[in-house]
Amino acid sequence: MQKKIFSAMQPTGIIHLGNYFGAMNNWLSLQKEYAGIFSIVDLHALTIPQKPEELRTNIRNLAKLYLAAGLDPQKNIIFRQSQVHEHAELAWILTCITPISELERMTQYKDKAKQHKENINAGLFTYPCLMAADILLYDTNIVPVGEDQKQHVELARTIANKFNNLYGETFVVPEAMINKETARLRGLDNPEKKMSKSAPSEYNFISLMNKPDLIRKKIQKAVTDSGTEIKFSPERPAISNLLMIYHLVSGNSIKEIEGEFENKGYGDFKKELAERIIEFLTPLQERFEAIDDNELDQVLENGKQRAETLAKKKLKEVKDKIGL
Ligand code: AQP
Repeated sequence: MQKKIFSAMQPTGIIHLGNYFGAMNNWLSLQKEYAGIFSIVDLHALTIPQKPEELRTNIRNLAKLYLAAGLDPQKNIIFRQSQVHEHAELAWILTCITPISELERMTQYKDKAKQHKENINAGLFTYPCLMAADILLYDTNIVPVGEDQKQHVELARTIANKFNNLYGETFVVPEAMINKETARLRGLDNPEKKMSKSAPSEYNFISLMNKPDLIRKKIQKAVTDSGTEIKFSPERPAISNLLMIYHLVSGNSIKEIEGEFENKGYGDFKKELAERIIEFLTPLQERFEAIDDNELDQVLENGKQRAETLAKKKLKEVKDKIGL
């Protein structure tokens, strides 16, 4: 049987180059070899405050971006998490076998609790149990993610093993797949932190839908390190991050880019980088605009039905095993 991949994104804003190269770009190559299940995890998005109208729009835009980026809806299952109720139900069952101490170790929880001091809700804390349910419902073998999600996939493995030990072989124990090169793009305004959709300033990220003028502005404002050389080095996280983005959007090697800018300054480099990003994003934005609303509804309905069939079967097996 074909091995399965499951991966997802939260509709917490428009996805950025970090989400794209850290996760989505890997989905595109993996879809050839694996059976793909790709979700828009709208229940996860509720862990931070959401405006209903904005959330509705973000959900549809994210689904459109999956298609515009090149995910094949015939081959893959593309669906909204909240439309397959089994996710929430399995999440509860898994929450009941997950020690609080495991959840307390999660760095994303600690970071987000700091960032959203006024709304440290229980969902933010139990989020990894819902993510474990997302993955385990589909007998997933591989979970392609960026580095920030590695700890959550490891917890899903721990939960799967625990359930299997308690009730007998039920869940496939999944593995995270992380592309080392693109695992963690950094914020443009703060290279100490990762690029993030819900960063306080929009100058932190380049979203896939940003228009040319804004891209030029954001790149021009991007933080740089001391020194003037355009050289990749672990001691210079800001310029290294920009060089990595240049490499990803242009396909040129880091060495080639360093050579191209050997006797030039940050100004020239940033100008060229902005144009390369614009060239990369324009065709994707055009495909996005061309997606028809009815076509999108059909893809999501079809995805829902296919996901539901698999999820119902797995949840029934789980409920039988635990005595429900
Ligand atoms: N900066 C990043 N570099 C590489 N990969 C990244 N990912 C996120 N940020 C980077 C990967 O993108 C996928 C989808 O992420 P998500 O929507 O689940 O949310 P997240 O991981 O919490 O990412 P954000 O952008 O920081 O969103 P918010 O601000 O809503 O929390 C995942 O595979 C993730 O690893």
